[in-house]
Amino acid sequence: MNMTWRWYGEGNDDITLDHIRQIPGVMGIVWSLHDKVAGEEWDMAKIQEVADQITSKGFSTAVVESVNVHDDIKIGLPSRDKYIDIYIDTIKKLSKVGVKVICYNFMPIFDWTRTELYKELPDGSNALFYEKAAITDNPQEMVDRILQGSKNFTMPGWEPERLSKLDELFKAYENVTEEVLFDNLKYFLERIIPVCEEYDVKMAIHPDDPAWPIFGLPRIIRSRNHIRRFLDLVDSPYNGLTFCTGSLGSNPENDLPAMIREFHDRIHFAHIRNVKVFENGDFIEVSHRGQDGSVDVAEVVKAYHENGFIGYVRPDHGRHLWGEEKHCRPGYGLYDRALGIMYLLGVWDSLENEKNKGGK
Ligand code: DNO
Repeated sequence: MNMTWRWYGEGNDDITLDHIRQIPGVMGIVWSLHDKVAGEEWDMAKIQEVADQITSKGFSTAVVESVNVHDDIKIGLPSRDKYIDIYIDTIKKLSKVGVKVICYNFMPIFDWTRTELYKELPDGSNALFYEKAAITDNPQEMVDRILQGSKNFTMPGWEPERLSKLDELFKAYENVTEEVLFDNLKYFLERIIPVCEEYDVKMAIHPDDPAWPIFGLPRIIRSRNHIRRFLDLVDSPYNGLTFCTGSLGSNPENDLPAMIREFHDRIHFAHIRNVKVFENGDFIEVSHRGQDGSVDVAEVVKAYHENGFIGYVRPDHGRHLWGEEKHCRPGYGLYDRALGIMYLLGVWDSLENEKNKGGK
């Protein structure tokens, strides 16, 4: 298990690399060029600049989250080839600064979706919340609510310029069914995976969050069967997963430890977090500790440990603690993610100790 931390970059995150150095066990920074919109070229000088900042503090640059996929690729428009060429160019450039894994998603229009960013929990902290009944037929309402709550930060997948053309976007996706989306993903993968093999960069698709279709848009990375189908689209180790327990865990039918046991050799990046799912299907993000939510996080870590997992891991969203919601990015505060790391490493270390004593 190679512990990492998602950092949004200088001037774009209230957490600094010096803060992160003080969290035990963090070896790498999960980074990106966050000012790039999907389909835009990434310049080498800027890539090198951020990579240098990261390595100068002793961290690895191995994981980029995300290089976003242009809508034309997901929709399957003729212009997709141009955007795939740009994507390939970015893969090649990133390989030059030691990138080994690229996390991306193939969700139409929206990335992660919530209805509230600061829902209060019984302990007085607050966290991202999804209320099924608040998802109306009007996606604009949800977009407005999320953008208003995001302070001055632009959030990946929630670029105001792109979402200002919501009607147009929905129209463009009109004929994109689950089948069509799978075909378009296959087309994309068939072009990029040979390059990834040559440049030794593994692709790790992020599951849909939440794990069901929203606003009539298809979502195809959300269950064991969907993931099996995805992995078969291009059967190469370079076509892999970001296994996010929070996203997949929003649907209690997903048996996460069993899925990890099945897919472990194609999981290149693990996002570990907990969600509490209510009976009506609403869910809220909670601490990483298993007892606090619906995801048995210790069992998740055990499933990775059993399989000798050597991939990258990061704690994922946490609650906003001790007033930090005034300045932190929604879901990406310092404290709960640092506590999460200690929980994950605590479970991992105790399993290692057992193993070294000759136990299982
Ligand atoms: C949410 C993240 C996602 C993820 C993208 C990958 O906080 O896990 O936004 O970065 O889906 O492209």
